Amino acid sequence: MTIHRRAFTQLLTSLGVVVTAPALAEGKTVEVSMKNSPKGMFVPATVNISVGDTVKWTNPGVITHSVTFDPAQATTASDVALPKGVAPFDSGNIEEDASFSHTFTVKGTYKYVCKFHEAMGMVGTVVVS
Ligand SMILES: [Cu+2]
Repeated sequence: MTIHRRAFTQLLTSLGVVVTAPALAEGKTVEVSMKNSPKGMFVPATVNISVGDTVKWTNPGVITHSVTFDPAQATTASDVALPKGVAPFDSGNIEEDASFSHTFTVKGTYKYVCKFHEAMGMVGTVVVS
């Protein structure tokens, strides 16, 4: 049986199906864990990803952390770095078993901190190429 494309689209529309162009290929997701021992740290501390990839930070422990790409919230502003033109962003507090995801759409090197444990070296880097 031959179904004309237009008729097929109308059929889908009548069924409540929205016909759209295929979505762009989705990027991959890279996981970063927020560890408490032997000190607060991002594991891995550096991730290398491609434009369109997502980083997902998860806090498996009871100590609150953050993922802060905002120099205004860092103890040492130079611990945070963003590619030119990228606005600062921040996860807010990440409690036990919570997570925060961010999709990176601009190439460059990003440096971030946990605003609670930056002083003990809880810093990380995302390199987007
Ligand atoms: Cu922390």
